[in-house]
Amino acid sequence: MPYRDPLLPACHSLGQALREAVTAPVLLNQDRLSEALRGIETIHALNCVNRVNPFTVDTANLNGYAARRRNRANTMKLIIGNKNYSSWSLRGWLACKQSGLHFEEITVPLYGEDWDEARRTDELAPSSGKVPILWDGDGEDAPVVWDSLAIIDYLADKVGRDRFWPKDETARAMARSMVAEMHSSYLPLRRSLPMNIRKRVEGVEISAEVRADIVRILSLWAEARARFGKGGPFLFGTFCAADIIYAPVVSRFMTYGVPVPGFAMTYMEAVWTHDWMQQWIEAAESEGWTIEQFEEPAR
Ligand SMILES: N[C@@H](CCC(=O)N[C@@H](CS)C(=O)NCC(=O)O)C(=O)O
Repeated sequence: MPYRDPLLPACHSLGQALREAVTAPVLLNQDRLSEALRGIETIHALNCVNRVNPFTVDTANLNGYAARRRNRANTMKLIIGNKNYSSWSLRGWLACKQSGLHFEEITVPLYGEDWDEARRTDELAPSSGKVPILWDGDGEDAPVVWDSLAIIDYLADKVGRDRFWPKDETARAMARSMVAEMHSSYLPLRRSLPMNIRKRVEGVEISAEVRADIVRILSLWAEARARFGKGGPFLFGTFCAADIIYAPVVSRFMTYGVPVPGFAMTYMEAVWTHDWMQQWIEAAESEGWTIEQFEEPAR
């Protein structure tokens, strides 16, 4: 698996070593750091970037994480979690579909018996055991990218921005903001109504915080549809990164029976019946795994 050592021999100063520690804590190897530090007699306060103590860095995920050769075909590989529950995986997977590139998908059942072991394998080490994670090829220097938003950005760089984002600058500004907001916000909604494609709830109880998230999302959808949605049934007309990132919200609203206005239901149906979404839903329905904590009644 390609792996670029964060502490290259060229790492001469303590400041640089610590900067590496700050930017790549999970990848940090303590022996390498000690080696890099050897011979440095004076530690200048200014070099102590962020006052990080490198020797408290958790190296649990270093297991076998050296560069190694693999004998698989040189294709893009997306590692995802259970299709029924993993909302971030759905986003990464839709992004791969949207790229039009061929990719192989590998499902790792989250929180199952083997999860602790699986999350420490080389394949999941770069993301520190989170999915989705995308490996682009097999060479020693093949790129690896994790976090759904980074995957969208990476693929858009690869195949062209217009496949993922509206062409119009004003529309794109809004799409980017909506995507960033989804990625960084709505914790009450995410916690109370975890994605569960198979679930069907009627009259879900919604707290004030969750209601505020729902209202905010609906108002963003309404604005996007009204201002930029004339070219098709999706937020900005044609299917784009904004629909990818809000697809798990559509799933939540659908399966928890969240009451929404007509325009939102029309949009949600467009997403729900999209071919890729249908493929994902079908696979989720036939998965045999159940995660109890996501099956509890929504609060
Ligand atoms: N911000 C990340 C979130 C990734 C994430 O939290 N994924 C969940 C699955 S939906 C996961 O891997 N959970 C396993 C764990 O945290 O141990 C992204 O956008 O991809």
